[in-house]
Amino acid sequence: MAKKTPRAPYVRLTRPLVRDAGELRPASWDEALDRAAEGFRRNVEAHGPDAFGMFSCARATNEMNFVAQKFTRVVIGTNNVDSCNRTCHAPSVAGLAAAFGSGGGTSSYQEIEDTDLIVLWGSSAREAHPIFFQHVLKAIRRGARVFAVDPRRTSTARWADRWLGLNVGTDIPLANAVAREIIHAGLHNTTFVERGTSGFAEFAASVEPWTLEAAERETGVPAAAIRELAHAYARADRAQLCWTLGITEHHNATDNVRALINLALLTGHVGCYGSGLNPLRGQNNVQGGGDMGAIPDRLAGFQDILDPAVRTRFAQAWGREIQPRHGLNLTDMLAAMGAGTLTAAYIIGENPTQSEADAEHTVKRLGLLDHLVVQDIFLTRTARMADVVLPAGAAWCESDGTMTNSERRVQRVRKALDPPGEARDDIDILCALARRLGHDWRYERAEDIWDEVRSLSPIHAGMSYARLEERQGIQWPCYSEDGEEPSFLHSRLWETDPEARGRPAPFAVLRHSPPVDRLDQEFPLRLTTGRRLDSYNTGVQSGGFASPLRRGENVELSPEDAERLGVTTGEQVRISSRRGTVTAPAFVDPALRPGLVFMTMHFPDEVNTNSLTIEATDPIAGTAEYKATAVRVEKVGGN
Ligand SMILES: Nc1nc2c(c(=O)[nH]1)N[C@H]1C(S)=C(S)[C@@H](COP(=O)(O)OP(=O)(O)OC[C@H]3O[C@@H](n4cnc5c(=O)[nH]c(N)nc54)[C@H](O)[C@@H]3O)O[C@H]1N2
Ligand SMILES: Nc1nc2c(c(=O)[nH]1)N[C@H]1C(S)=C(S)[C@@H](COP(=O)(O)OP(=O)(O)OC[C@H]3O[C@@H](n4cnc5c(=O)[nH]c(N)nc54)[C@H](O)[C@@H]3O)O[C@H]1N2
Ligand SMILES: [Mo]
Repeated sequence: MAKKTPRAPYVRLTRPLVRDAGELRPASWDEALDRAAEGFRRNVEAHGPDAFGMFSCARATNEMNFVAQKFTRVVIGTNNVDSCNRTCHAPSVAGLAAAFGSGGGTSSYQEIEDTDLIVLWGSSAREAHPIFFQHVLKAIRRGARVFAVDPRRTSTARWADRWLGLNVGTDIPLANAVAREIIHAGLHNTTFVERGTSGFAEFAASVEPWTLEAAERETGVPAAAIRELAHAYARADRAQLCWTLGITEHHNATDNVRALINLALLTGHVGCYGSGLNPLRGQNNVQGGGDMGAIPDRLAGFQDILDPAVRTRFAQAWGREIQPRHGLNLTDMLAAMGAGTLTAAYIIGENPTQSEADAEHTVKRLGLLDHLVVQDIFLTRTARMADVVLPAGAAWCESDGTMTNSERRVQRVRKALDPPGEARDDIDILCALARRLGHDWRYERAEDIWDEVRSLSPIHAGMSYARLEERQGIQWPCYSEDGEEPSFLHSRLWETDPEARGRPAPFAVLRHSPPVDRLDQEFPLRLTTGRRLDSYNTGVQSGGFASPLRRGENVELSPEDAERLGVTTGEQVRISSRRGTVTAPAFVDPALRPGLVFMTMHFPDEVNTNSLTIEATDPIAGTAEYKATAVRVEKVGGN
């Protein structure tokens, strides 16, 4: 195997840093906070509050995310706040909200165990959601069947009864063919379709072209396998449809999500115990960050920022008007940096220089900022670009608060350790900056912040810390301290009384739109990117180095392509896209079908996969097409 030069793992940040004459140097907290606050003040005075952007941390607590969005809206006066939800499940939230009015996954983990059929669609749950996967394993032990829909035969797919290995970016043809087969076989749930949905006739007409054969040609999945999935899903008493980034990291991701929602609407596999639609969320608290309003279009509790009554309630509590318009999302903020209209950024616990698609373009945009403050636990590549670096505590073990998981369950986390050196809790830092900018914020305890959340967000109102403790976590919605929370959402759609049912869930008519980065003679292979069990995101927290157990970055190839290129595992290959070129050892993997290449995003200091990816984004959610890049792979001569 070719030798790598592994870098050492990152060392925790223990002191603030400020930039002087082009270099970062240690500074006192007073100096660093003064510099950070002064830069924000200068930019807001010169260009207005919308010249500011906040990237909030999906690893930190609900309380921290609530304070970060309040800082953005009250101290600065803009709605430009977002998090890495934009890079993964923003399309799931947008799709679910369009269908049902709220963006959460609909089921509880217990219902995953109690179901009859689980479809894992574009989800490598065995590697990326190992805790959730334990519930899947329990379901399997109880006799549930599992279908995996993934271009690669993943370790998840190896646990499944059936693997549907589709071509990248063909999920809509596949889902539409499943829908057509269900309708033609008369297996759709007419009671639910009539009661709980709208737009069936138009939808049914729209899937007509997607015969099993047409879908086989487009997706590469045999007609018989599509038919089997359709019949199994429609006939199951209870069925769970779970998806992740194979669905959402595409230029038409919200449509992809709607394609899956259509299947649940057709069969009535939503709104009842044991059936549901579940985006498995990525970061430990990315669900909670959005729920707290650390997104540009919603206030805490998923309340619409365009609703005047909602804004008035928050303005009264906070003493400042909320802007009556959506702020910029993460993707828009980066574009605004490029255009020179966003000039000051406060990045808390995000590493966009390595996680954003077309990363070198992102680096250029960040370089145009007048003022960049990065608050992290490590000196990342992003932090190394900052004017001020603020060392934070690690939320998962060095602070108190709550976090919210994919089943919408809010749970307590407790401080077990002090942050190292002079590092301080994220919330303390935000409050110290707020005080320098004229707001006398002093939160003694995380619980005080949580009680403020409860007073403003009806779906969290009944979750006191005492109750969270007693119940070992509570799922939202939880409107009062004496109510019973449902474990699943949208049972109203089954009501016989139309009043009680409310707005029916609309079917979506969807068009197939292949990946933006087209394959041609120069770039004939399809690169898709994702995760491995042993590493975490941009590798900052899991260490960049390889070990006998962690092989570092590879260009994973099918045996057929490897043979054609004349490479074997461990030999260096050069992989190029229309945006960049990197070099890494090949890894030949029979889990890949010919034409498909796989890389992770875990080792960007050695191999920055995102210098290859394309910035084509979903117009509704702003999520980039990380899952579909056109590439060329060549053997590096002479080794
Ligand atoms: N060990 C580990 N766990 C993690 C993380 C980590 O870095 N490491 N990161 C966390 C985060 S932030 C997130 S968002 C989640 C992500 O969790 P997942 O979404 O499960 O992880 P990925 O590997 O990015 O992508 C899932 C699958 O999508 C498939 N795929 C690619 N293109 C397509 C397509 O066109 N259609 C379909 N149907 N499938 C396709 C890929 O082959 C891959 O197996 O994981 C979380 N958990
Ligand atoms: N090619 C490709 N690229 C991708 C993806 C893909 O599938 N393929 N997936 C995308 C997805 S889903 C995601 S979520 C993004 C992830 O992208 P990022 O969120 O930018 O990457 P992370 O490596 O998770 O960075 C997390 C940062 O938070 C810091 N941190 C951790 N805990 C705390 C804390 O308590 N406080 C503070 N202040 N900081 C903390 C860590 O040190 C680290 O620097 O990457 C995206 N990029
Ligand atoms: Mo994510």
